Amino acid sequence: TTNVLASQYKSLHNAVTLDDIAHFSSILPKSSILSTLPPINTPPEDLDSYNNDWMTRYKGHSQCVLKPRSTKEVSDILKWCGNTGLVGGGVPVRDEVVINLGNMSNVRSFDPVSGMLRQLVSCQIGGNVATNAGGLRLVRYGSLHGTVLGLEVVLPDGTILSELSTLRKDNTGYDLKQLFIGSEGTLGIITGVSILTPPAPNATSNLLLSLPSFVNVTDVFRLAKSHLSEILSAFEYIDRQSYDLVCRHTGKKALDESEVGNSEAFVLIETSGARKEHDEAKLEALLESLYASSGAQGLITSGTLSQSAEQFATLWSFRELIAEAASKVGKVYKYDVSVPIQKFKEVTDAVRSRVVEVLGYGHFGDGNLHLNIIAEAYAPVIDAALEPFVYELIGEARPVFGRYKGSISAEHGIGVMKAHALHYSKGDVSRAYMRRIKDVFDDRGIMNPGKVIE
Ligand code: 2HG
Ligand code: ZN
Repeated sequence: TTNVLASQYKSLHNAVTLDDIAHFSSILPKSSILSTLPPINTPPEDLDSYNNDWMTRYKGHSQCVLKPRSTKEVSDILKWCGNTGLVGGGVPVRDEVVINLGNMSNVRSFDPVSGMLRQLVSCQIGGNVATNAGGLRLVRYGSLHGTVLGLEVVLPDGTILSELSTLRKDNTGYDLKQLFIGSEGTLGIITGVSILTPPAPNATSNLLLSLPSFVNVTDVFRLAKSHLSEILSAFEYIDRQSYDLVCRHTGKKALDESEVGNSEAFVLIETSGARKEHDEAKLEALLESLYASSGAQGLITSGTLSQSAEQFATLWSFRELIAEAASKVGKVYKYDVSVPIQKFKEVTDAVRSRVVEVLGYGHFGDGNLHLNIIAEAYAPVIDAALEPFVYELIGEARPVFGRYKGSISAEHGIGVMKAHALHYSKGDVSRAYMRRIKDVFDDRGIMNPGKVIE
């Protein structure tokens, strides 16, 4: 895929020249430019971290990384790129200019009463907004589409779109900022964010449960919501294979093995609230009702409620270390899908029928399942077993296969890896309008080429 993409736009775009470097040197101090070209002459290995993705599946060949310090500098860079046919990207697919916003991380203002923070972008906040990854607590705090109140964005021609509003309510026509949330750098560069920040909770607790069968997870979820209500801050699903892998990886067991027995599923529940004793009373009532629940086997086989900050962290690690443990075993194919919660196991089993080692886990409360397929190496035979099978299983664009009417990317986005598969989740009309929107903002196609829409 990488090579096809690269050749497609090579003809349309220019490589970085000495002229470009000279011009960038007039915008930025030399210390803010990395380039293998003279007069900068950065050693090529210093550009490696910008050219590699962490899964080591893609390698770019960028020869120029720019680190602007202000919105104006970002604007000046893009004006030049637009005029000269240079392309700008996040992780390059080929030889794009990489624009790194690590130098722009100051807080512009913070209102402690309303909890509104205006920030010059840091790589974390701007990147989060542009990728719109949901994370572990979306179930409590909602998505960035709700909490981002305003954005400042440098458009591909250098124009600054200034919508750094801090208004909670503003129903004045089209909400342009929403287009940039999750746009993966394809429409503009986010240089400022105003965002609603809830106060950090005074008290947090968590609890890990083992459940005899997958069907019990939905019952536990229902009970957790009714007992915990607004203090529920995470509800995570871990299948048996994922749990066993983390136990092997860490050499630890979170729960009593004799109680866990043949349990098929695990659930991690977190609460965040204002008063520890109130939250604990609610959690204990939940546990009581879980143990008391009737049915042939009961709803849970064992449960541990954390008793200390250390145990709180240990219980979380059984969920958070799954991806790391998988990456230690082999090469990992990752799918990040939205399907009805009742179907998590069915989907995982369907993939398991095609390849050997599959982990199913994720953000149950959000209907977001992570499938990690572990293989000895990335290989065509595994690619063929997985694709288009997984997309046809999940996607809705092809009604014949689209049994789950799900999303092929719940939170990780489309990027370069899934651009060819967008049609499984977005219909013809949606894709046509996405293309038109891309062209309105970036008619020269200089922003993150090859990503999201081909
Ligand atoms: C998570 O929820 C992350 O742990 C990563 O979204 C999931 O690596 C993955 O597949
Ligand atoms: Zn996730």
